[in-house]
Amino acid sequence: MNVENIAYACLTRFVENGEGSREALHWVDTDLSEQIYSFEYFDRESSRVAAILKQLGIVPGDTVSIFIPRSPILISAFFGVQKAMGISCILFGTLGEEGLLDRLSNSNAKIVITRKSLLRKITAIKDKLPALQQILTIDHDDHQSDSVLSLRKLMTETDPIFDYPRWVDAETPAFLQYTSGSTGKPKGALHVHGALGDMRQSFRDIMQLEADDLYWCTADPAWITGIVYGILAPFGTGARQVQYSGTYNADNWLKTLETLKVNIWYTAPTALRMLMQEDENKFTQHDFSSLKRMYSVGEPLNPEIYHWGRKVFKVEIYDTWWQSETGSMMIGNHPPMTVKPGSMGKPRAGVEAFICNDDMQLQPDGKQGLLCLRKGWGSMFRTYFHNEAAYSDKFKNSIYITGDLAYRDEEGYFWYVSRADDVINTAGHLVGPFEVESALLEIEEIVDVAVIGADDPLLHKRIIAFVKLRNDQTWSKELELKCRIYVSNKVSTTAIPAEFHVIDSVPKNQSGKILRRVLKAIYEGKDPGDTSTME
Ligand code: 6R9
Repeated sequence: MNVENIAYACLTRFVENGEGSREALHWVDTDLSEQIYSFEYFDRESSRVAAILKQLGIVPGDTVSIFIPRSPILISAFFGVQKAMGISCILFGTLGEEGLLDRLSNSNAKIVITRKSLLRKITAIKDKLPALQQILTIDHDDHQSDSVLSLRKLMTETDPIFDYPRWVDAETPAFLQYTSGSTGKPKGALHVHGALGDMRQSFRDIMQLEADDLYWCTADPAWITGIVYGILAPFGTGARQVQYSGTYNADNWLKTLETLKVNIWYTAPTALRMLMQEDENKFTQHDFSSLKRMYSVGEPLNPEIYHWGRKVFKVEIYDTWWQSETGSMMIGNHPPMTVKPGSMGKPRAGVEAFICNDDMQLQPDGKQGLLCLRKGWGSMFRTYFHNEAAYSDKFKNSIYITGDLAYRDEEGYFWYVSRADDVINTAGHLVGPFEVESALLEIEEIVDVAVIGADDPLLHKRIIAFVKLRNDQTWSKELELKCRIYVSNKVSTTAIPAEFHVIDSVPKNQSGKILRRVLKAIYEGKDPGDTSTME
């Protein structure tokens, strides 16, 4: 089956329909200065990027990694890769060397688009990346060397004309989204051009924007929410949207909501919890009367934040549940549904969600178990890039096992319980304990280590590291700092443990697997339960 190329459906189509000058993005900078960009602007700029990529040897199926912060140029670069029929992979600037190396090597990135301040991280690992041919920077005026070229300069020298296939096979790879598992390296969920249909449909069904509504998704484009509901779904449906350049900033966020008259706001529980800590007067100083609805994703929207948010913003808050792998919202709340505070809502039209036990038997309502989805929706990931085994592990026959525990009530509402695996959801970021442990084990003072997540009032979970020290070593502030910096440089700043605890030995089972539940129980002061399989 053929579908529109993502870049055609999101950009060129508007230009061809005579709607090119329509507002695609209202950009707000950290100093609150504003800039409006049209569909035509992104169509033009992405054509320049595509022409440059082709000139540099990118052919269909090649990976181009985008390692720059949220910005209009990131959007042009993403669509440029789509026009060149490459696979785009947007990465967080917070990644450390090892985290970056894992993703760039697994994705076989041929070109990385980056900026001056992040260049050092790439040059440090360049020798370990045989597939990497070229680095392009967005903020150098001139080329730095044969392998580090200025994208900015190339853009000024390139015509905004690029002929690309408007129609592509629905299964054509479009982008990779890396996500952490409980074991092994991060996995790249591969999404295809055919996924856009579900992304648009879910956006229409759940967000329900009316003609002139202004929409704001606060998610970073390196996160699945930022790429799907910050770029693809709003562009693909021609929505008016605003984006704020920086990360969380209470004053600027509240001002943006008020002055731009945002109508529909998609954000995350951690952001709401951070806002909840601000002085209450801040909220009464602003007029949020343009706001019609709020939506949330990424972590459980606890009743406490839900009620606070409703009180302060005076609108309903609709929680939504989905994953990097599902490509679009699977379960959610939306008008005219009645929201049950704390529930993720119901599967959207066309999605079949249910609860199974470990033997994949369907569970009755009220009973907790594995949250599963019937395979086959359009935006489903097509594989984990170069890791078919991990992909197969997520399926039993035609059923996708999400990795979350949940239950369904008699009225068909789903309730999140926890992760079924060891992945730690800290401030909406999924962190694999294995990646943090591997980094810490490289520190000479440490001989063994185990990492778990513990409940946190702000972050949902915070990362706790248990370390066993070499015999002649003692714990110190200096060593703690060394560990923190090491994890930040190696893995990512989001993976830095909040606490370190020294232990005599790491509890493991007879096959050497870390018994994280034992550590969790010890940490929480509870009975560790059955430890009969311990070493
Ligand atoms: C979109 C996104 C997916 C995991 C998911 C679950 C957690 C997402 C949630 C939620 C409770 C919600 N999660 N939405 N937990 N309530 N409404 O977050 O993708 O980064 O891949 O994370 O996030 O554990 O399995 P991703």
